[in-house]
Amino acid sequence: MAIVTCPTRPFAGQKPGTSGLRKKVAVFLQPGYLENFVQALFDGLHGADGRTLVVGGDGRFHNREAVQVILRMAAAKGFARVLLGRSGILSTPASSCLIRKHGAYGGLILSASHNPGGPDGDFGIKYNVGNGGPAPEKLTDETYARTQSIAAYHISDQSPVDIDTPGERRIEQMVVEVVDPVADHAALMRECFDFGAIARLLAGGFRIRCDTMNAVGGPYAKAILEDELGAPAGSVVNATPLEDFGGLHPDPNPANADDLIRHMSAPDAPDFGAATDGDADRNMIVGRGFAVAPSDSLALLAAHATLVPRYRDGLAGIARSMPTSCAADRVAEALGVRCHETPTGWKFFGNLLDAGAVTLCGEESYGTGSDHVREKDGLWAVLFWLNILAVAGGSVESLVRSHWARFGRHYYSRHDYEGVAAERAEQLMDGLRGQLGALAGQSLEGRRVVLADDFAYTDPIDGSRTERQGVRLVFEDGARVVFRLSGTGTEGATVRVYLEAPVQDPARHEVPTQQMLAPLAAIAQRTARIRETLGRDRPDVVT
Ligand code: VG1
Ligand code: CO
Repeated sequence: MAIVTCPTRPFAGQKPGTSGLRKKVAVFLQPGYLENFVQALFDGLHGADGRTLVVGGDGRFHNREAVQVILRMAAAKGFARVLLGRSGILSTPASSCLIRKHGAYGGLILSASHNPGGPDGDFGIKYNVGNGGPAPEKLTDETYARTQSIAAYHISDQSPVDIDTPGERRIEQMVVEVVDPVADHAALMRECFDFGAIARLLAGGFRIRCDTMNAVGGPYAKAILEDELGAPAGSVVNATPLEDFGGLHPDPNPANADDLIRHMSAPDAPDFGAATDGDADRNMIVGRGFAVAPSDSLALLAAHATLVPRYRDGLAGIARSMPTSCAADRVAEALGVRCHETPTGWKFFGNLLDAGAVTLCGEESYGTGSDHVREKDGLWAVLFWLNILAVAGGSVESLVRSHWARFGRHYYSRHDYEGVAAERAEQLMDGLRGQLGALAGQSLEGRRVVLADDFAYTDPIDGSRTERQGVRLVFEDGARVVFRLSGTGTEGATVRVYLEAPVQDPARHEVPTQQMLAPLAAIAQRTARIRETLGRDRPDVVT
């Protein structure tokens, strides 16, 4: 056995996006493609010698092969130990948990998260640093720069190791420890929540349906909800991680998790429904015939946080990504804490969490989390909701309606235009940026614009600056229209249009969402010239 140095040549476009490097499987299958990226990353990790690396993925197609490559490269890099989830499986929040708990140097997560899987789908890889959170942009930018000049990578020539049997084996000097992917994360959940109260709720006949969409959330949800908390077998469905997600698209929204929505709308619907995504960091919460908007979910968790053991003493602060609705801001005001507004992507919450400036974080894209790890956490959100329901009583719908009655309702919707030509998408954004100066102060459809800008963020902890994070129009009444391009897609570009309208008057809380937001959609169309620029009459996905 030896460490060998293999000559290689750069691949174009190995630039991590909102969350890691995501490409079509066929792209990742090119010889040297994964190796180049990992070497470019490793070359920027100093002091990793003798330290531990956490490795695991969401179980999608190519996960197992990629794990073997990474193990052999980690040995070449000089890591002393790899903690590997059994069979190469680790959810994103569980990876974050393992890195923190075991004081690891960092972790590699093999996942394209909510992107489709299978041989024709997407693959992805992301690196998390020692705090358990996604690598900051400085590191991913440097990694990308190195991919553009890479000439060789280093790898052990040892044959593949057993990744399915718990225990230790060796690659060169490095120990590979195959661990139960669930145990540490489950222990952390036990510390956060009142499991006794949740178990009593379930024992009392409160019925749940958790759809893990044939992705990595299954083993975690089954272990906790069924085996530990006593939900009847079958409460967790689609619970075996499959390489192609069994044809499902594990991006939990009402369109993709339509089976869950159907069950939750049936006459004999369970009391509580939830779905998680490919790497189990996202969550969708559904009541009987009632889907909860993710921005509302964040606000509601914040408002009820003291009912949950871990947050009993209150919140230090809240953070939300810029396009996420301002519902959480209303709660922060009531609690007398700050609500930070960050660019899209969990990496921007890391410093705030480390500094103790915020306790809860969330995004409009079905992501919620807290300072218990440094990632969003799907199962954590499910347990948080169940803990609240167990203690406060009521239904999902009644909790949300009383929240609206107290804080006002922030009507919210995201309209996605997918797979559009990249130049058209850029043209649309440039067109908007060109109008920013003129838009402020104008009246559009009877609403006066009080702010029109391209969102930029200065991290309050390390002073790093991130620009061009989305064009936003903010109106006098607090309504907002936000435009940004997706940074996770692998085909063409995706234009996201985010619409938000705060409505105080409870008498108007019954208006259907799209009806309430139609005037804002019209403003978006007129200002961005969506139809003319993209050649699309309507969005592909409305959530
Ligand atoms: C999307 C979401 C963003 C989320 C990111 C990663 O990014 O909008 O809120 O953080 O996915 O989520 P974008 O750039 O496509 O809008 V996950 O669960 O796919 O890692
Ligand atoms: Co995800």
